[in-house]
Amino acid sequence: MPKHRQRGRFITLEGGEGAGKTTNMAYIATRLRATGLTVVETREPGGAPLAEAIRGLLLDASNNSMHPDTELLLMFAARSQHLHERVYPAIARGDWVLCDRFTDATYAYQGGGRQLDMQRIAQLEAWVQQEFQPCRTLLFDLPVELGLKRAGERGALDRFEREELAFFERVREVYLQRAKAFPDRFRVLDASEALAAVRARLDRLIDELLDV
Ligand code: T5A
Repeated sequence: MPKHRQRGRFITLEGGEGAGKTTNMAYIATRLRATGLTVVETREPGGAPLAEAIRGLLLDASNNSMHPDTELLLMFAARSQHLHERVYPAIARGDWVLCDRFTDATYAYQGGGRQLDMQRIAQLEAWVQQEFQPCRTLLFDLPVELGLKRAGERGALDRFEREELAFFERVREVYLQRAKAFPDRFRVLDASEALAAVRARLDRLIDELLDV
């Protein structure tokens, strides 16, 4: 049996607003399924009914009095439910799980954007997921203005998309710092390129995943 069929994997897609994660997740899933793998596509916050309800609270632009600590705790509450209900069982079955955002987003948005204490995030990470980490993280990196322009063209802005430019610059900075800090896990893509070029790079990264 090919090595990649032997065990489940957890692969996360990260990046700022409008970076192309959602657009490209379906593409990655199609390519993986073509090799015979069972692939689960999911997202955070959300991915399970209770976690999706928490997502509703987090993204609702009318919740404008939410304290940053509340936001952080809700992110991890949603994550706990998602992991136990959806991710861990899928990996135990040997499925490959593709997740649109995970804990790197918490470091980037709550740590970078909201400037919460990174140590506190690390404590919650250790509590909620123990040693569990993605085996690969694809970071879709692009200039903030371009991402916001792409995201804005889709319609009404959610609670995060209403933040100021400096918030998203800090988000991008933390993502890039984490990619440097964890080079074995991260692969960075230039998401400002045309979709065809992004997918050519993705093809190489998918081949690399299937080879391991
Ligand atoms: N959050 C999340 C936290 O604060 N902490 C956390 O711990 C977690 C997990 C989630 C929000 O929650 C925050 C971060 C987020 O603000 P969301 O709606 O899931 O909200 O937000 P995003 O993941 O940012 O979703 P977006 O849809 O904004 O971004 P995507 O998925 O990266 O972008 P996508 O694929 O929808 O593309 C946007 C547009 O650009 C086009 C697409 O067709 C689409 O129209 N596009 C391209 N156009 C030209 N060239 C390319 N290469 C293109 N790629 C995509």
